[in-house]
Amino acid sequence: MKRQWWHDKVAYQIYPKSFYDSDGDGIGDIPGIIEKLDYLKDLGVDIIWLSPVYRSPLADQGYDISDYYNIDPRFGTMEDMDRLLAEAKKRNQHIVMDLVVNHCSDEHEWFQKACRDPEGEYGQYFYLRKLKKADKAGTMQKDAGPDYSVCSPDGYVLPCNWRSYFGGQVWEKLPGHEDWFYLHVFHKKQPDLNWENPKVREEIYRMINWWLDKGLAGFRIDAIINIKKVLPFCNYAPDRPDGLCDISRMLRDASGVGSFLGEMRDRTFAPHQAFTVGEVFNEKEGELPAFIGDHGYFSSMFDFSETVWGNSPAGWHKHKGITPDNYRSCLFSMQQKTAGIGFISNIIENHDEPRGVSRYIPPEDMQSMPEEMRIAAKKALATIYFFVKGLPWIYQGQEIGMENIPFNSIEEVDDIASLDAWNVMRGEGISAEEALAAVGRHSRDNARTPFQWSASPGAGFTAGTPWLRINPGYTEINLEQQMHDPASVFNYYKKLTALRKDPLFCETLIYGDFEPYLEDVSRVIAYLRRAAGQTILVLSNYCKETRSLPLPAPVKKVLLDNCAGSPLQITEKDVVLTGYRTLVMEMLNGGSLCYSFSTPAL
Ligand code: TEU
Repeated sequence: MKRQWWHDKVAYQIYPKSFYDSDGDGIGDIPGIIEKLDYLKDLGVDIIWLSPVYRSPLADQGYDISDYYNIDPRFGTMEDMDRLLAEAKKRNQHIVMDLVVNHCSDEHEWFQKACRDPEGEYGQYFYLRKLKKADKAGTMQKDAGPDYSVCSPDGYVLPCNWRSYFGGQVWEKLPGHEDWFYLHVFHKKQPDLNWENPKVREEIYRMINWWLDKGLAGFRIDAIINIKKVLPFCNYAPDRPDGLCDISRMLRDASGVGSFLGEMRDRTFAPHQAFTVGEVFNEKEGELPAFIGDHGYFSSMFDFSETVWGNSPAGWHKHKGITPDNYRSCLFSMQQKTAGIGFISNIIENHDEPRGVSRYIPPEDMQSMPEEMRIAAKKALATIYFFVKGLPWIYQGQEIGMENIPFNSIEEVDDIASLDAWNVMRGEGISAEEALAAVGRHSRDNARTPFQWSASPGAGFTAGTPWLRINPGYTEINLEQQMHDPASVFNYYKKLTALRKDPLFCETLIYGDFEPYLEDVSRVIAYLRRAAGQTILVLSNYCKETRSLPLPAPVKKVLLDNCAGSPLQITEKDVVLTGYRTLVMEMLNGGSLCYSFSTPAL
């Protein structure tokens, strides 16, 4: 694997709308990000991904772009953006923007022109179809015949019965027309761009190069697997009573996305030596080298294996909760899949997911543990994901251990995906209480509540009225309190980033081989990282109970301890770890397994 400049870095995702509001309008903004660059530098952050700040109606919080060449005034100006690039450069930080090109906004001028003339040049920029009514008065989804075809609410037979990621049909009537429809695999205000049209691709490449020429370090690439559809459009067996099928069913059959991704790389990223990280769901078996290998379409891609584990197309009420052993299996499996191929990007959360500590630490443990052990558990999870092979990403607020927000009613929920999930569950007769609980577990709002900078009103995020409810936990969980607490989650994250960059250990932590350890012991998450002459062991007693765990070799040095200050019982052969206690240790003898041992009982 060819070494790259970004391999030894630490990356961070900012969701600008909720990061820091500098002008008191209740919305985070670019000047607010600039004010916090020194904070991020102190945390040890080198690469910063901004969720979209382009001009947008914010129907999907900015993932619906109406002008790729301008900043939305709610976030600031292009001058602010240029200043951010300059200020980041001064601090040797690298700004990465969100590249959202599977779709644009229905308020983009291309779509407006398509509406005016669906058969003209811009009509070809999208997937538009002129449709006919069913021979009998069809009503939506009641007509799914043997070919599974469905009709629009007013009886037009639709080209396919795919379900939008945000619920409902993927076909919407073209504004101003009776029998023209357009495709949107996300929200109806996000019409899909037709990547089969070389003019569309040229427009996209021109825009990418314009931003890279401005000094952007690269892009996070949004929903990119969706750009290649199965054509001609076709139906699949419905997976719900609505007569529709999950988009993933179509993606299983779609082939050839690589020709677009390779062209985009060759025309934009490669000439600029840009860093790119793909948001890739539904990649096919054996595709990893093409995606993130030395000559891959992207520099890296996110490991979503833990994220999607247990999800059900039937609805959020059917999603299975992930256990620590499931989590370990996903994490370790991805390490083995990517070994020798490329650098995976590791997360515990992002703007589309619930808070990692509320998901990957069993809620029943979180609710029953003393505060000290709860803090230890948050640090344990941080350690485990941080030192596997790949690029670690911290999502804003993760570094202070922010948790899911409690919902009192569906009226408090902003996220369009959550509102759709609620409707699906209620439509299936799920009680409001159970449906709200499922929304609470999975809603994207959990990660989108304002950053909790302090315990002051507005959580130090805004002097105004926040656009989204602040998590009431901000008085207990906030940066200001943690800055001055050496045992805080925040100060532990600083130790994580420092250890990853420590010249004595970085070679092993960045390039060392990954080797599972005690993989058959439930609620232990442990692995070795090996490089020439050095072995580091990450060992987590990922449960509430105290246990004695065997060591593969004598310990040379404890590099990190999430319960530092507590007495540690350790011998050449084993170590006693209290609940969620987690150690990072340099091993003697290169960590070769010099003892055989029986696996300890729980
Ligand atoms: O998400 C793409 C995506 O497919 C999944 O994240 C998921 O299906 C989606 O979040 C609905 O639950 C990307 C962005 O991360 C997300 O915020 C956008 O809503 C989406 O694309 C559309 O641009």
